[in-house]
Amino acid sequence: MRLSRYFLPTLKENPAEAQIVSHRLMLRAGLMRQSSAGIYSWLPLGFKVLKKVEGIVREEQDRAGCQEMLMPTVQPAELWRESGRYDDYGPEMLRIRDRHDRDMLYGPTNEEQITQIFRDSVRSYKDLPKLLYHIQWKFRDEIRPRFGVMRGREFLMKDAYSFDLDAAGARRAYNKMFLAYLRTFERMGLKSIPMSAESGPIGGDLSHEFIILAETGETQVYCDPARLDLKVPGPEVSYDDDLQPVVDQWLSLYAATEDKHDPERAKHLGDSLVMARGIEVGHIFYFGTKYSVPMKAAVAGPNGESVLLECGSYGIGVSRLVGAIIEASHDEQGIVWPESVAPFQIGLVNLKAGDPDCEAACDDVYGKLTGAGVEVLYDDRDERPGVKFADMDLIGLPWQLVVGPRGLKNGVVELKARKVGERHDLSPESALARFVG
Ligand code: P5A
Repeated sequence: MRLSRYFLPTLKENPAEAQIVSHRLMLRAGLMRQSSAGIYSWLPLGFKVLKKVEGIVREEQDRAGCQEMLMPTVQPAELWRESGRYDDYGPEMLRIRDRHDRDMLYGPTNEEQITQIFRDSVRSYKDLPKLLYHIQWKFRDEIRPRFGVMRGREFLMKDAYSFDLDAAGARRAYNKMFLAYLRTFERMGLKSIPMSAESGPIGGDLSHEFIILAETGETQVYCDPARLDLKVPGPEVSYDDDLQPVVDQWLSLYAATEDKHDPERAKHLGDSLVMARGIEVGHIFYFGTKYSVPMKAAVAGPNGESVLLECGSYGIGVSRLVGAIIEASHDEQGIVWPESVAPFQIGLVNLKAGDPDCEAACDDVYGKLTGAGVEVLYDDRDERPGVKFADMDLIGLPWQLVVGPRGLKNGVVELKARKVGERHDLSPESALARFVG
């Protein structure tokens, strides 16, 4: 993509309304714009990152045996009256009336919707277990939307739902999601810590939040420092294995959010107890028959008896993750994207637009890289080098390839790794060889 043609409205000044660094940088780097409180438009660069994050979430859900589908954003109120949550949910739910005076709502979550679909379609225990998910926009009329996409009113969530015949089966589904979440966040360069947490309006008595540590996090957390050093299990652990030992290993070390913190249980840690702020990027719940009882969701068991479905739900804040990744990875100059979610891998900087040698060299490199499937943002604008460098650092692509007249005379271009700031002069051919296999 040529920057001269790209829609990338960056800002020089810090926007006054943004209190935390990710919100500031998302506005300044032209990733998104506010529409109204807690509601945002995603501009091309931000949308690319959102899609990358979504892609990693999708791959890891699929690997765990979860099947993707898509449910609507707008739901009928009757469904929520059936479960009893229509009144319970309170003012966070955006209630709408259609032209026929029917009560509708913009879904804050989909437990009712999926339970209805499942109840109406599945008859026998032989159809169990099932794990289903979708990635869909949600609306919660948060009392205090803030920090940009971190606490939005409209936000993108991955929500998965499990259906099992008994509690042991539901626990297996829970454990699969537990492992899938550890792997998902690790691929985004994040260290996530599962912590016991309150289940709130979703319900049930077993739930874990996946937290990443960040000073600007909204949640106060307490944990054993050894939790921070645990290694996420690699491919040697399969989703078909008994995952209970893996989960137990994580949960054997103390970690809890403020609501569940028990100083007595953390006493043995003394001064080593980590007390920090964190961002909740995921939350998994086992709630058994909370929805299947009122919604009469049952299947015929092996002896023909009626068995209520045992269920859980599993959420990831996809849009929140974009902010969370920036909180975890930035410096004074701007964003530092981990490669896995970077909107482009390389920023190609032409230091002297209009100079025939520079243009020829850039066009050549650009053509070869894009031809090999590498995503390149080519700054071909007629701007001062200082402006170009500042913009590249601000938008945080992992690599910068700088082409200038002086370097070309010596047969070199400059390659800079955004994260460490290291620069190397090398021939255009060897620069290319680093990215084109
Ligand atoms: C689990 C999936 C649920 O809603 N039902 C379906 C369950 N859980 S949750 O914890 O309430 O939300 C799941 C994740 O969504 C993100 N999230 C938000 N992101 C941005 N703005 C918000 N206002 C917001 N509220 C929740 C969080 O990452 C949360 O873990």
